[in-house]
Amino acid sequence: MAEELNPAVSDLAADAAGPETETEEPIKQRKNGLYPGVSDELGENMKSGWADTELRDLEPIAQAAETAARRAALSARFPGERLVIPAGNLKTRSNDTEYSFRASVEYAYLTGNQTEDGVLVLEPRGEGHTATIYLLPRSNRENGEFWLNGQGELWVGRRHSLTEAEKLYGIPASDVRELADALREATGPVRVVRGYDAGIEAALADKVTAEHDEELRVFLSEARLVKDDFEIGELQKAVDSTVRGFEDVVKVLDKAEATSERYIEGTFFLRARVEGNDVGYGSICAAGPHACTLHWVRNDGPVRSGDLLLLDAGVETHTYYTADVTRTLPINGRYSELQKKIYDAVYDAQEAGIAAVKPGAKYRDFHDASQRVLAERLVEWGLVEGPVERVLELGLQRRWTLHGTGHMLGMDVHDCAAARVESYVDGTLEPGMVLTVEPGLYFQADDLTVPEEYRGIGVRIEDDILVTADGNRNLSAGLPRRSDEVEEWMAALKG
Ligand SMILES: [Mn+2]
Repeated sequence: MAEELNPAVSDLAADAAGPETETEEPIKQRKNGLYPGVSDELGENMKSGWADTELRDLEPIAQAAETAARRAALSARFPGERLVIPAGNLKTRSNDTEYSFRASVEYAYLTGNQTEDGVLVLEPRGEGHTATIYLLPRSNRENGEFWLNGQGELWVGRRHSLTEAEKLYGIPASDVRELADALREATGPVRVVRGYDAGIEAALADKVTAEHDEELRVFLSEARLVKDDFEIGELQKAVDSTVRGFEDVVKVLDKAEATSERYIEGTFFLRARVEGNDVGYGSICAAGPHACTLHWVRNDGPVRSGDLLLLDAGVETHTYYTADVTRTLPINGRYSELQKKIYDAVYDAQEAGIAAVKPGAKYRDFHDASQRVLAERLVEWGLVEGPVERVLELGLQRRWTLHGTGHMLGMDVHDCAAARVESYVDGTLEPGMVLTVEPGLYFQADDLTVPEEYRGIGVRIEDDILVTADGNRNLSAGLPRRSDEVEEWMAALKG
């Protein structure tokens, strides 16, 4: 299987072996001495003289107990069935370069591992299942794959041995190159998480159904609705790094004014890469009227004193948990009177939304609470004809509020997206759920229905809220929200 996984393998092997190399056949099928451009002497020489680097005192990863509990819950839901959860494969960006790899959420959630081409298999055994993690093992030095194959460790770096992986993840590990054949031959009911590994899916093609596979995906999405203590700790870490990233941005606003929104994106990204794994989603660094474009990620516009900056960004931790925070900041440090009026309305809407987040509340409550405040203000400002009840009933406020007021947050920024409506949008909040509360008002630059001075102003305030036993906790309280506090905070950072 390994040969099929990476189309760049043969190109890289060609680089190693010289331009004359014929590279169509997989390395492992070649005999020694058959590599054009590699002398027998060099081939022999490369086989030996390498130290034993096996890591013998590895401790399990921090979340080993949690991942085991998650696998146990999955096992209990699908007794007697083989369950296949792939990490996914590298994706080509162009020619022989790939996008940086991110394992599937389902795989990472159940194993804590993040390796490309990995596959978790739960094999029915007695009352439950036995788990095996299938991985590419360390490179063989004897057959040349170590240096002649593009997935060889010489090119991509040392991998964990299967024994090391077993110690780290608490799951027996096996060679993934043998998995597709084994799955092809296996009998009995089986389900696979689709969309990540075409090779594994092909091996299972005549054994699975879309409907059964979807049930597996839905279960793994709903399982993530309530976060365990490890996950809440990671989300707090993600938020804390994000707070520092926002501080970084405020400190360099003058440099952004001299260049573009890209300076803001790059500044935040530096914090994300140094403290975490990456940004959890493309940072929205929207100055001036770009704030009204909800997914503004081009970030190539000017940053001008007197305008607002809507910054929606989140650091993702090494374990893939992401923050999702928005602040709308006056670029020169002071909100204008109109900017403040709009900002304070959004703030009040967010306050009402956050107050509605508590165990037992309907998921929709916080959205409704925020929308009501925004509708009230829009009526008050004369932008839409009241009464407020009529506006809400007809949804007239949505011309300017545009989006839902929040979503679940976790390993995906829009987490648990495959959950059923009855367990998410029509569901009830429980302790351990983490969601964003993010109302906004957006007056498009070309919106002729609002006074000219409103046009091009967009405001969103977004925080990450944990449902607790008796209410909620704002994980992103480290960033000020109230307009006067934002101004003070900015003044202090700019010195
Ligand atoms: Mn969000």
